[in-house]
Amino acid sequence: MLLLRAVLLLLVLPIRGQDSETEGPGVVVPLPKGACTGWMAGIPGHPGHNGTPGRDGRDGTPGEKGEKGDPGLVGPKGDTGETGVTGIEGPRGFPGIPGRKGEPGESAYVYRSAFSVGLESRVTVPNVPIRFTKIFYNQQNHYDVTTRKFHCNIPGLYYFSYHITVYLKDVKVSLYKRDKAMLFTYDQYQEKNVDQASGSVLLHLETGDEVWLQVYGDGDYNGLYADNVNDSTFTGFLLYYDTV
Ligand SMILES: *[C@@H]1O[C@H](CO)[C@@H](O)[C@H](O)[C@H]1NC(C)=O
Ligand SMILES: [Ca+2]
Repeated sequence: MLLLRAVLLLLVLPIRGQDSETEGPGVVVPLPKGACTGWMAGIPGHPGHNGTPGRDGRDGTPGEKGEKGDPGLVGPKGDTGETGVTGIEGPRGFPGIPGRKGEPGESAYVYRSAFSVGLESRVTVPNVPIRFTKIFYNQQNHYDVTTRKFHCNIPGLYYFSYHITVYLKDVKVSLYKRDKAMLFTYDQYQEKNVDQASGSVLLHLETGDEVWLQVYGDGDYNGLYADNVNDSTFTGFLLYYDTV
């Protein structure tokens, strides 16, 4: 309001200079020429008071419906519901497609264990493992020539056999497993003859078990014999290895 009044004053002032026919600030009253000769402009009156505020206008028409807002945040997970009743078993399905052929298994070579050895000379020492030094087969070296014992490397069922030539003396021989005689063979020597004594057995062995032949008895029963054309042999091999 004050600004408007100042603008009007600026507009009025030059007019007043041209012809002195204006009356009061802000109000230009055109007067007939010569009606008020010698009229002098008075001091501008005081600005009037502000009028009382007008009545409130009528309510406007409702605006257009706004756009749909963004979806709210996901609420917390609800409680687990109760287990439903078990349904009836469905019908049997069709047989599936046969699976692929499996990979080749582990080589059977690792489960090999066999030996066959013989005497090269007469046995003279009783109550110790008989020393077989004639090697027919000992690929895996499971028969230890030094200890004179077969050493089990693969747990499983083993077959052992021995064929002894008996000459000049009787023979009492045992097959030992872990310091225990498992098999006994006795042959009485016949004068002016060559006899044979033999035995065979199946034994289950664990890794580390040892098997050997030994002359037993208090007497002199060590008539085991061998030469170039008469053998005494000791043989053993793995029949079945233990599957876990
Ligand atoms: C061994 O056997 C042969 C026959 O093949 C025989 O001639 C020889 O005398 C035998 N040895 C002994 C000590 O009897
Ligand atoms: Ca005999």
